Amino acid sequence: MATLQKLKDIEDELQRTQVNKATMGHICRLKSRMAKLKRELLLESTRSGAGGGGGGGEGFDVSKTGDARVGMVGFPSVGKSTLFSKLTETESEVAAYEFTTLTAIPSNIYYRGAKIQLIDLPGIIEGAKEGRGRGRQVIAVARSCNLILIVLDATKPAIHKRIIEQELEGFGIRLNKRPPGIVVRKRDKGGISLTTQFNAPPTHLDAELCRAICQEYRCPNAEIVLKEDATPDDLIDVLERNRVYVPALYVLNKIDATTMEELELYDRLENYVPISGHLGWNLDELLEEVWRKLNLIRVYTKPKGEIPDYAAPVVLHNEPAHCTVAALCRRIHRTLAQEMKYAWVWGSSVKFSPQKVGPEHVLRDEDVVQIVKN
Ligand SMILES: Nc1nc2c(ncn2[C@@H]2O[C@H](COP(=O)(O)OP(=O)(O)OP(=O)(O)O)[C@@H](O)[C@H]2O)c(=O)[nH]1
Ligand SMILES: [Mg+2]
Repeated sequence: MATLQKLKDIEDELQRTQVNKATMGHICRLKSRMAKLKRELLLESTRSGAGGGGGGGEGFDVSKTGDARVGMVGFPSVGKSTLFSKLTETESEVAAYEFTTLTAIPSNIYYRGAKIQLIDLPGIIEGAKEGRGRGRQVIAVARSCNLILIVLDATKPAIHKRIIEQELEGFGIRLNKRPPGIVVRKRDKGGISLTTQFNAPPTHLDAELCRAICQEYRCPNAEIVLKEDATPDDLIDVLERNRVYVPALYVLNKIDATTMEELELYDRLENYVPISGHLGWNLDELLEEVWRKLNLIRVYTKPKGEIPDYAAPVVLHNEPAHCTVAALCRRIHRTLAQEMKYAWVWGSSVKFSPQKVGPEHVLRDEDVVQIVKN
């Protein structure tokens, strides 16, 4: 409780402090202290097993299967289990009362040849990250997901969206954000130096503010390089180090129970998918958006002289390090990457089809690959 009180005191002080050039150093120090207290709070709740019931420790025990993991997070009774039962072969209990789902329920969606694990989770409420309800465990699962579906009830106030976001953010999850373009190189002496790698003066950070923040992290000597116009919060995220960057979709459910006027309010928002889980409205678009956000590619392998097996793609994450020919080999067989001499590739990643490529070649969606061994 002492930590909670300290956190509250700092939050109050932040609210009272006017934001201007003279107070920025102070504000940055307060923000760094808040980030540290939040980290302590999480550690405390992990140790005491708070978060109620079942297991304590690190979230629910669900093993990762398939090509990607998608978790559903939202207030109680927004319709998560209804949607889950529609999208998978597994039934998750649905009821009109709150907190129907009490644990994490995994199942699979088969989409475009990929096996996507979908996890139904208990509802969370404000204060989840401090251990209310099963919130802390739910958020721990959310941290391990490749995509978070934030399920909202179109008939309930829009403030729920903000509360869920705050709970996830308080647990170190950054939604729809890339890691900040900041490099911090600690050194033995020389104080704090700041350099930029973009063509304009930084507008949010200067050497003085960086010094104030770094002091809070007992890092008096460091070379800080900004690759973008980053904020003090970004620098704190980098120094905290335990942040996860997860894409999210806002799934606006129960649109059958709301008016067109109310729906139009959401239309301009990014990453929104309006649906009715109960009536099965717009689930095709939802799956399409899930696929887009997961950013996966399908690669078909082709044994020599045969046609590729289009029904069983190898699914890879579309990031340069994870979708090379070498990464494909590692997915197929433990020793294949060493045994490979070269590969033939047909598809959009090559100029000519087929083209001979090496292990570092980066593949694209729907490429066909034939691996030639030594
Ligand atoms: N009108 C309407 N009602 C829905 C829809 N989806 C779910 N419901 C109703 O909302 C209530 C709650 O549904 P659940 O699927 O149990 O909600 P949940 O989010 O899993 O709830 P918890 O497990 O308690 O967190 C039930 O009475 C459902 O029938 C929908 O698309 N439209
Ligand atoms: Mg449920």
